[in-house]
Parts: sequence; C-alpha cells; structure tokens
Amino acid sequence: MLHTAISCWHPLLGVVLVAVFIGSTLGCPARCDCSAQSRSVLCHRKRLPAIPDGIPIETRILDLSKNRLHAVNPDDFAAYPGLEELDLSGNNINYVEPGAFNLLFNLHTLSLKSNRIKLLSQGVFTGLTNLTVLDISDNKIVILLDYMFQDLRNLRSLEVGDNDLVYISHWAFSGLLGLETLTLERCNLTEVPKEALSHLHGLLSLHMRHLNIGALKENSFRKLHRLRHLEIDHWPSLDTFPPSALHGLNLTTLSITYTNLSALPARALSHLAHLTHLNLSFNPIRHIGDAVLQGLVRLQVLHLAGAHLSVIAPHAFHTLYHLRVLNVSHNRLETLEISMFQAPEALRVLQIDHNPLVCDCRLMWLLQKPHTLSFGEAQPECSSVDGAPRGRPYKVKEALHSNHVTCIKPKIDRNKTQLVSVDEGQRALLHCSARGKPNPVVSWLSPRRQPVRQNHRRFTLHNNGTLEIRPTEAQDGGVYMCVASNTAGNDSILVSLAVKNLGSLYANRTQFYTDSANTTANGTAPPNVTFGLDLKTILVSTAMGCFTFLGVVLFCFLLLFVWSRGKGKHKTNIDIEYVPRSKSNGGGSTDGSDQGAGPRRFNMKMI
Ligand SMILES: *[C@@H]1O[C@H](CO)[C@@H](O)[C@H](O)[C@H]1NC(C)=O
Ligand SMILES: *[C@@H]1O[C@H](CO)[C@@H](O)[C@H](O)[C@H]1NC(C)=O
Ligand SMILES: *[C@@H]1O[C@H](CO)[C@@H](O)[C@H](O)[C@H]1NC(C)=O
Ligand SMILES: *[C@@H]1O[C@H](CO)[C@@H](O)[C@H](O)[C@H]1NC(C)=O
Ligand SMILES: *[C@@H]1O[C@H](CO)[C@@H](O)[C@H](O)[C@H]1NC(C)=O
Ligand SMILES: *[C@@H]1O[C@H](CO)[C@@H](O)[C@H](O)[C@H]1NC(C)=O
Ligand SMILES: *[C@@H]1O[C@H](CO)[C@@H](O)[C@H](O)[C@H]1NC(C)=O
Ligand SMILES: *[C@@H]1O[C@H](CO)[C@@H](O)[C@H](O)[C@H]1NC(C)=O
Ligand SMILES: *[C@@H]1O[C@H](CO)[C@@H](O)[C@H](O)[C@H]1NC(C)=O
Ligand SMILES: *[C@@H]1O[C@H](CO)[C@@H](O)[C@H](O)[C@H]1NC(C)=O
Ligand SMILES: *[C@@H]1O[C@H](CO)[C@@H](O)[C@H](O)[C@H]1NC(C)=O
Ligand SMILES: CC(=O)N[C@H]1CO[C@H](CO)[C@@H](O)[C@@H]1O
Repeated sequence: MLHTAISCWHPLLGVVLVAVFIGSTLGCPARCDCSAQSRSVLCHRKRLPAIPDGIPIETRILDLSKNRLHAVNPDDFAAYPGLEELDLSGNNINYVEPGAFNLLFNLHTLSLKSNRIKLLSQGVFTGLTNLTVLDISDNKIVILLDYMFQDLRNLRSLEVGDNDLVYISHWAFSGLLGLETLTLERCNLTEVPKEALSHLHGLLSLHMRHLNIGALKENSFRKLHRLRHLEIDHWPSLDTFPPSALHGLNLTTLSITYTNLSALPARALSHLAHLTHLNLSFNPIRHIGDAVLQGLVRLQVLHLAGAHLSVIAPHAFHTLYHLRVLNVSHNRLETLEISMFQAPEALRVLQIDHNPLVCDCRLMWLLQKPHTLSFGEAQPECSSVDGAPRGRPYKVKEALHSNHVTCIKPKIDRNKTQLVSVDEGQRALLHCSARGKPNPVVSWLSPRRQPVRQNHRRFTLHNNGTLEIRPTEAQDGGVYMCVASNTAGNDSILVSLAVKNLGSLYANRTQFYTDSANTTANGTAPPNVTFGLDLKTILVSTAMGCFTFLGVVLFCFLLLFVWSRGKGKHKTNIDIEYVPRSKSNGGGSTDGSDQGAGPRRFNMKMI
C-alpha cells in the first residue's frame, strides 16, 4: 500500500524514500492513512482502543483524534522522537502520566482537547521545550497546579477553555515566558486569576470568554506590559468595572461584549492612548456622555451594536480624530448629529440600521459629506420621516433626498412675558416657546450666564421651554437668557425676573442702586440688560418714592420739633395719615397684613 501510494505521489523520489522506510520502519498502521512525503500518520475516527502498532519512527505528524484511548503512559511515544504534531483530541483519556511526552523534543503542537482529564500533575509536559501550541480545553480540569507548564518556555499559544476550572494557582503559568496567546473560557472561575497572569510577561493576546465573574478587581491585569489584545466576552454578571481595572495595560484592541455593564467604563479606558479598535457591543449601555472617550486619541473603530443606546451626547466623540468606523446598529437612537464627531470627514463606515431613526434635517449631513459614507451591509430605514405620510418604510438616503425633509431655524415667540415680576417665595414662570424644524432644544442661562441645570433644586425646565422657579428667592432676580437651537441654527431672548423682597428692601437698598448705576453714573459695566433695566428702574423709583416719603415724614418731625421747642411747649402726639399705594401700583405694600384699602394711621409719640 505504501509503495503504490509513494509511486503515485512522486515517481522519481519514491525509490529513495522507500529505501529509507523499508530500512527503518514497520510501514503504516492498519486502518490509518499515511503519507510518506509529509511523514504523517492519520488515524482519525478509527475506534482505536490504544495507540496502534506500526507507526513509522520518522513520523512527524500523528493524528489519533476521535478514538477510544484511555490513558497516556511514559513509553507510549518514546519511540517517535521525530514527532512534531500530536493530536489526541476527542478520546477518553482521563489520565496522563508525568513524563508521558518525555523525549518529544521536536513536538511543537499538542492537542489533548475534549478528553476526560481531571488533573494534570506537575511533570506531564516535562521536556516539551519546543512546544509552541498546547490545547487542553474541554476537559474536566478543576485546578491548574503550580509550575505545571514550567518547561514550556517556547509555548506561544495555550487553550485552557471549557473546563471546570475553579482555581488557577499563583505560579501555574510560571515559566511560560514565550506565551503570546491565552484563551480562558467556559470555566467556573469567580475572579480574574491576576497573580497567575502576572507571570505572562510576553502575553500579547488574552481571551476570556463565557465566565461568570461579576466584578473586575483593581489592577486585574498588572505586569502584562506587552498585552495588546484583550477580550472580555460573555460575562453575563459583570457589572463592576473599577477605574483602575485595566491599569498598566497598553492595548490596541479591546472587546467587552455581552456583559451586564449599563454604563461605558470610561475612566477605566481613558489611559489607552494606543487603542485603535474598541468593541462594546451587546452591553446594556444606555447613553454616551460628552467626550467620555477622550483619552482614546487613536481610536479608529468603535462598535456599540446591540446596546440600549438612546442618547448620544452632542459632543460624544470629540477628540476622536481618527474614528472611521462607527457601528451603532440595533440600538434605540432617533438621530445622530454631525456635532458628535470631531472629524466627520474621517468617517467611512457608519452602521445605524435597526434604530428608530427620525429622518429630519439632523441627518442631512449624511448626504452632504464630500465622499460617500457607507452604511455597511444593512441599509438603515427611517421609523418616521418628517412631513411624509406614515406607513411605508423609507430608506434613509431615499428619504433625505426627497423634499419632505426641510430645516427651519428656531424662532422664539417674543412678547411682554419677557418681564416677570413675582414676590419672593412665589413661583416664577419664564416662558420661552420656540418653533423650528426639527423641534428646537431649549436651554436657559442664569443671570451669571451659567447653564441652568434641568430639575436642579428649585429650577424645573418644562418640555415646552418654560423655566419654573419655585419658590423664588431674592437672589434669583436678574436677566435670564433662553437659547433655542436645532441643526439649522439658534435663537435667543432675554427674560428679566424681578423678585420683590420689600421686607428687606432697606438692607438691600445699595444693591439696587449699583445695579442701575449706568443710568446715573458710569461705573463698571453691568451685564447687557435690555429689558431688565426698565423694570429695575421702575422698582428703584418705587423704592425711592418710599424713602422720599419717609424722608418727608422725618423732615416734618424735625420741623415740628424745632417749632415746638421754639414755642416752649411739647406736643406729645402726632397723627399722620396717608393712603398706601395699592398692590397694582407697583408693589408698595410691605407685608401681607397690609390689605386694607382705607387710610392708614401712624401714631407717634414725642418725648
Ligand atoms: C528543539 O530543541 C532542540 C534543543 O532542545 C533544538 O536543538 C532544536 O533545534 C529544536 N527544534 C526546533 C524545531 O526548534
Ligand atoms: C462549573 O459550573 C457548571 C455549570 O454552572 C457546573 O455544572 C459544574 O458543576 C461546576 N463545576 C465545579 C467544579 O464547580
Ligand atoms: C444585570 O443587572 C441588572 C440590574 O442592573 C440585574 O437586575 C440583573 O439581575 C443582572 N443580570 C445578571 C445576569 O447578573
Ligand atoms: C504602547 O503600544 C504602542 C503600540 O503597540 C507602542 O507604540 C507604544 O510604544 C506603547 N507604549 C508604551 C508606553 O509601552
Ligand atoms: C464585537 O463583539 C461581538 C460580540 O462578541 C462580535 O459578534 C462582533 O463580531 C465583534 N465585532 C468586531 C468588529 O470584532
Ligand atoms: C455592526 O454590528 C452588527 C451587529 O453585531 C454586525 O452584524 C455588523 O457586521 C457590524 N458592522 C460592521 C461594519 O462591522
Ligand atoms: C405671549 O406669549 C404667551 C406664551 O407664549 C402667550 O400665552 C401670550 O398670549 C402671548 N401674549 C401676547 C400679547 O402675544
Ligand atoms: C409649560 O408647561 C408648564 C408646566 O406644564 C406650564 O406651567 C406653563 O404654563 C407652560 N408654558 C406655556 C408657555 O404654556
Ligand atoms: C459715560 O460714558 C460714556 C461712554 O462710555 C461717555 O460718553 C459719557 O460721557 C460718560 N458719562 C459720564 C457722566 O461720565
Ligand atoms: C449705559 O446707558 C446708556 C444710556 O442710558 C447706554 O447707551 C449705554 O450703552 C449703557 N452702557 C452699558 C455698558 O450698558
Ligand atoms: C453684550 O453686548 C455686546 C455688544 O452689544 C455683545 O458683544 C456681547 O456679546 C453681549 N454680551 C452678552 C453676555 O450678551
Ligand atoms: C435682609 C435681606 O433679605 N438681605 C438680602 C439682600 O440680598 C442678598 C442677595 O442679593 C440676600 O442674600 C440677602 O438675604
């Protein structure tokens, strides 16, 4: 059989090889396929209960996968020192004796995958100094013992998945100085084996999948200075990601998918300045804040598909100068605005399919880009098109090209409500209703030109644009600015609020005067007050009226006093009668008890 095979493959060389084989081997084991050229013996799925006889000594590749082997003993492979690849996967092996692969100096690939091994004792891999790939996944290993891989200094790839692994000893990975790729998956580990991992100084790629770890600890990946690719995938209970979890890493690709993280672990990522690919798909992340990824200056590809995204802040991707692929398909986004991107011109692929997109002029920029922007395989559709009849689905590009979609700059209604005056403690409503297409976003600036935060203590910003302050306090007075904006532009108005606090008018008198200083003298420039000034002037005049009145009374006193002195007599009582201004007259009442409309008496005693 061997002879014919060889002459088929290589008629000329055959003679030479046959000579070599005949001189040194027993031929090919029964039921197996042999190749003299590649020196391989393939006994895949042959129901072999043990290692067959007749394997040529020169064999380099030996495939014994899917058979019925039970154990591996020290002398099993000693006769084949030329072995380079050995596949023992898919057998019933439950025990491997120490020294089993003792003389296999040339072995570079060994698979023990899918067996029933419960324990690999120290010494099992002794002598495999040339081994580069080892697969012990899909077994029943519960613990990885100290120094068990000690000799494998050339090992580059290790698969430890699909075991019942509960614990990895601190020194288990000691000696694996050349290890570049480690896969740990489907294990019962309850935390990242950070002590064991810290020995893998050469590790480039770490894949940790299907683990039931609920929280990452601080410094989970310390001393992995060369690690570039980290994959954390299918950790369904992971909900804690501390800021220092990835401390010390310098990654270029990072994947955190199918976890229970509801917020982007922004602070943990912020130091990854060399990261180019980030995959955060299939996490229940709800929103992306402004510039949360700002440390990731080299990021090119961002996947956030299948999350629960409904809000992306207006400047979310600022500082991402090189972002060229953004995948936010399968989310809950209504729109995606150009303002989110630092460099929209760098964007090449934008996947926004399977989102409830509202096709209005916020999406117009998709057409206006100088080069074509790809939507990937799935064309996005609008869930509603501004102005178009509902019913049939519209492709986004189609809808934007149609003339349904128009943009109208916001316009704020201007009328007398821009002067608001309330008593302290009451509620104040500052209106700002704006129209535009798409509906403008309304925001308010305080008199100090700070943004008024929504629903902050006493301040409520209603959907119709009205700012409610309840209850008002004296210091709330001033000129507020309302800004309404949409993609087409913006509009603003000033609304003046006066909070009457006449009970303490005297104490705060100077404040009133300095505020209106511009009317009388050139002081420091007050803020641009267009409407507030008039109102304040009114208030001040009213206040001054009061003082004038009191002044006159005092003056009368003085006159009477002087006059009575001059007469040598003392008048003991003075009655003064006046009619207080009614409330509508500009707020002359000093307190709530001042309801009576009739004349009022001041009774004063002279001493
Ligand atoms: C295997 O290791 C031996 C020494 O341990 C070395 O001489 C030999 O070149 C190595 N073979 C390969 C393929 O690296
Ligand atoms: C590992 O987890 C699986 C599934 O949760 C369970 O069936 C198995 O008994 C666990 N093994 C150990 C050693 O805890
Ligand atoms: C994920 O988090 C939610 C709460 O945020 C919790 O109710 C749920 O049980 C968590 N899921 C898992 C698998 O831990
Ligand atoms: C981080 O990785 C990048 C790319 O691999 C490399 O150029 C850079 O020097 C590394 N930085 C540090 C501090 O190791
Ligand atoms: C991102 O992660 C998901 C889930 O693991 C995976 O299906 C997808 O292929 C990944 N995308 C990229 C570009 O790596
Ligand atoms: C975006 O994510 C979806 C869902 O995982 C995937 O099907 C699609 O291929 C991704 N797009 C790109 C460009 O990778
Ligand atoms: C001023 O605007 C408010 C609300 O926008 C409205 O209720 C009121 O009627 C308007 N007044 C005038 C005079 O237009
Ligand atoms: C806006 O809504 C609030 C609360 O619903 C209401 O008090 C206010 O009067 C409304 N503003 C306008 C201009 O209708
Ligand atoms: C106030 O300043 C204006 C210009 O800033 C100047 O024209 C005016 O004369 C000044 N008035 C007084 C009273 O100083
Ligand atoms: C001061 O008031 C005068 C008129 O009363 C006005 O022309 C000027 O612009 C005001 N100055 C400032 C800084 O508001
Ligand atoms: C005040 O008015 C000046 C000139 O009219 C303008 O340049 C400036 O932006 C205004 N400041 C504010 C806070 O509105
Ligand atoms: C007595 C009184 O009400 N004084 C007020 C004067 O105004 C300042 C702020 O402008 C308030 O903080 C004081 O309570």
